[in-house]
Amino acid sequence: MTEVNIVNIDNPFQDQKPGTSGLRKSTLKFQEEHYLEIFIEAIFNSLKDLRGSTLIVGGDGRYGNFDAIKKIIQICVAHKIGKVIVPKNGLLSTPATSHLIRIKKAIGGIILSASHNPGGIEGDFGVKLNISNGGPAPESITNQIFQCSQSLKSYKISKIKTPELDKLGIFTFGQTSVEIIDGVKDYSDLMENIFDLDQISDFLKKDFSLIFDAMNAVTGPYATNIFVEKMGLADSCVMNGVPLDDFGGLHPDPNLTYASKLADLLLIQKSYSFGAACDGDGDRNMILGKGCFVNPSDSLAVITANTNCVPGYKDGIAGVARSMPTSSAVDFVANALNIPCFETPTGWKFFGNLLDSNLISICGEESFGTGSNHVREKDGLWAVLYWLQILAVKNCTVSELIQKHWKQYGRNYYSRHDYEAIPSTIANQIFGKLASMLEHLKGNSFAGHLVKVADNFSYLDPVDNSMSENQGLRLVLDDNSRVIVRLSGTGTKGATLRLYFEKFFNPQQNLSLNPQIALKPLINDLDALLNISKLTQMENPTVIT
Ligand code: VG1
Ligand code: CO
Repeated sequence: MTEVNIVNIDNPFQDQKPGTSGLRKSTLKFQEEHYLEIFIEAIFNSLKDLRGSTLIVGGDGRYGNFDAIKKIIQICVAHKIGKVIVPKNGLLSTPATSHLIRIKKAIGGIILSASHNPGGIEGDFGVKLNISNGGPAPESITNQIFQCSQSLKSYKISKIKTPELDKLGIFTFGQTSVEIIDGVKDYSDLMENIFDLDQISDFLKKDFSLIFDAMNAVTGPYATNIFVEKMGLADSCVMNGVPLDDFGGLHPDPNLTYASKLADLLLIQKSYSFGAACDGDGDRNMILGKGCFVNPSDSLAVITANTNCVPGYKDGIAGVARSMPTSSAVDFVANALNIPCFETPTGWKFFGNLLDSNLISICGEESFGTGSNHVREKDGLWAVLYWLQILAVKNCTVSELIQKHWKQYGRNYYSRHDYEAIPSTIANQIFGKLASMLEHLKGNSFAGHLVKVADNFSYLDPVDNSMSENQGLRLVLDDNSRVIVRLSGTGTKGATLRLYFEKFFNPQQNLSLNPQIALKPLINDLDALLNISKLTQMENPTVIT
């Protein structure tokens, strides 16, 4: 018999609701006594049929990953979970977790990651719950977990000596078996099924140099397996390929600001034909060509327009979806392909029902997230391989592909401005001001156009009819330009204000402007309306994409 301890807690969990994707807090917060345990207990109390089921537990290798996995195994044993599947060294990317949940028919998975937030003792930690379809838990479940966490008075734990995670093996504790598996293999096999890796490899070896930046986070072992071991490229094509618990001090967010070294190699030095990076937990991607940055919204459109190049999608796709702030570039492609295009709130969990019902096959977000029905998460390496496959089939450069795309469909100039970690009062003041002005703005002029729509976006899920409100303030102008304002749900310090700008140019117009120039009237008028630079005392946003 394994002994079950009931640990009583004095203070129930006093924390706010999990945000856009799970619970994300400072590493130090997660080190507080009982903090992680209570949240896990709340998760377990909210899952039906837990006893005897299979659960996947892994993380992105950040500080605290190992200890958290060990504690979760102890809680699993106390809850008589049938099987806990843990990757070797605790390393499992978010898309790989999603895939494992599906092939192992697990009840769900716990992903220990704060995704693209920095790690280490001074960084952040997080817990994401994915459910049996492999996707992030929907709001109905996260709300339940939150309520439960507020009233818990105790949690159950078995203080067994947990196995080391450095070797494969199966261990039994009471009614629970703990299986330590290779966290790379199943995912890498899946990629081999979707893509023609030989074709990509031949193309790259001819004269098309690749550099992949794993940002010292979880994708290193996956990229090395696929690019080096499977495709036979040189080791040096993977940079920052060894996962470190503080990501080597990097902020593992693949954008032009935080992946600046890679950006420099491609955009300034022009040393490679293709560059890509993924975030901490491997679900985001940034695509770069020689002298060319691919906006994630454009990437989604290009991926959708070229399904015929990729073996896994040769039979066509059912439909596509994008989050509301993502540019409408993909809408033009969907229209040409005569397939439906859905607009969802920010966060991957909103794609789950559409994918499960086969209403869509491909989806994406402006925040460097693209994916498909192969798993139920956005998938960084999948997107990288997808791009490489298109380029291999078309035998062209990134810049040629994107130029050709715009010539056919027109260009949706797009930019996101992030004001990170500003005081919450300021962020709320800016957001509140726009919210209170929506009615007044309608029918009035903004950036030289009439405001057609001014609202707070809400979404009615077409599958389960659930309603999600307050998903972002948006202005749509009479030329379909859009300005969107949101508060981030993933930051951990102060508040992060996100501004999104979009303006469409048809193929006859100038398609080679700098987006900041093309969008200037929208950017300036929003600042004039809301006084953002003055209130934040920031001349420029923290990150411009
Ligand atoms: C951000 C992005 C959103 C994404 C989320 C989780 O959320 O905008 O598109 O789904 O991060 O990404 P927010 O609320 O901060 O804008 V992942 O890579 O971090 O888990
Ligand atoms: Co992520």
